[in-house]
Amino acid sequence: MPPLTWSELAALDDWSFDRVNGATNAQAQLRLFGHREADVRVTLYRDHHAWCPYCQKVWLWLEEKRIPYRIAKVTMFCYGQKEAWYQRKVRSGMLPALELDGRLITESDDILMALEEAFGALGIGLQDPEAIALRQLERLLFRAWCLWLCQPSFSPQQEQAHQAQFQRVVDRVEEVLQRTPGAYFLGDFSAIDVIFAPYVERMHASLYYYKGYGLREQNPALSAWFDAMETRLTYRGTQGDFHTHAHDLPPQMGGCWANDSPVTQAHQRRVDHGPWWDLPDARYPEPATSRLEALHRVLKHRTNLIRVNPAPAELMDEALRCALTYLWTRESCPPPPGADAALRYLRDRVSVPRDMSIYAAKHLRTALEQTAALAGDRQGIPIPTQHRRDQDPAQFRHSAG
Ligand SMILES: N[C@@H](CCC(=O)N[C@@H](CS)C(=O)NCC(=O)O)C(=O)O
Repeated sequence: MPPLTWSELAALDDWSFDRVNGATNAQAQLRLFGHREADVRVTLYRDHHAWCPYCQKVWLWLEEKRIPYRIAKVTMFCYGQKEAWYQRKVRSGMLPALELDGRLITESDDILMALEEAFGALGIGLQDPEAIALRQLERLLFRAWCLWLCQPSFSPQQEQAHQAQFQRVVDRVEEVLQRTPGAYFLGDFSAIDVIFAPYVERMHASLYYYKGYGLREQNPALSAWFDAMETRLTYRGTQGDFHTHAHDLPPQMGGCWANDSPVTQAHQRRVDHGPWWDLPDARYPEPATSRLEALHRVLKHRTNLIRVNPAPAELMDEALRCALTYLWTRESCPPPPGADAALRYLRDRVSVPRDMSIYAAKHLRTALEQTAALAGDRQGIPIPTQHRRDQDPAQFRHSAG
């Protein structure tokens, strides 16, 4: 079928969402949870793309406690120029930072401690001996993951040793999770789950992509923990997908090393080229609104999406309408010649949760890929691994939100 026009597409867009008082979302700049704006005592400074795990930790804590707060977004060094106003506030430029009653606090653990003092603990105090032991276990897991993912192995034996070391720590995590009656670390949900979530999510994505290893698939208690986390709208709102993490981690971690197993290669093909539906990055049922969400988010940013695409604007304009026509009607809409690389450039740069939620992104990536395939098999400019300046938010300032 021929592509719908922008006004026909706009007529289909009836997605509305309360960013301020509704469910957790990455686009909000103010969260009130039904409070008045005058009640806001907190500002969270977090990274634009929601790639920083320490920011996610503080973000999730505030959402779980339903503390009214403002969000100010800051650029990370790996994808653009740090804002001068932020460096005047925090000289190192490090994220996250938080203002509580005008007092600036950095370091995510110190931030959580200050929030806990002001608003009460989330299930358990962070200085409780049980919490301290679990926080240490989280750091141990983090270090074992870094060793396996980010250190090149010089022999298959060394690679196996790194994997075994990681698995030993995962086994301890499994034991802790199995000790309690509920699926969470302490049985009931607590700050400990918030502390584990950002890195366990990144471990799941990166080990699948670079090592062919299924963290959730091979560890039943962690799998049940993920399932429990995914029942929470708070967590879902902050959750990234496999594609996003597979490509946001290398510049943040100083490189990720893939092994050459056929399983790893198959995983990489699936994350990069689809089908995205079979990926274990989300297991909760798809929300009924995900296609609408994808359509709405692209329509909102279409001018910039066309402008930053390496293809000529006229070509990308038509190609994008073809992809959205497919997204909505599920009928093939052949794009103009050259659209294959242009659409795949965008497919590779959808970022979750920055742009949309996981299932909305699966729909959009699918529509872009299916439509690109009608034009040919050319890929977009490869995603850089040393930096992500292709994602510089300065390019998108005009339609931020
Ligand atoms: N120990 C710090 C670590 C924070 C951290 O490493 N932040 C990184 C991002 S994940 C950062 O801000 N780096 C500077 C940048 O990327 O711009 C904390 O817990 O807050």
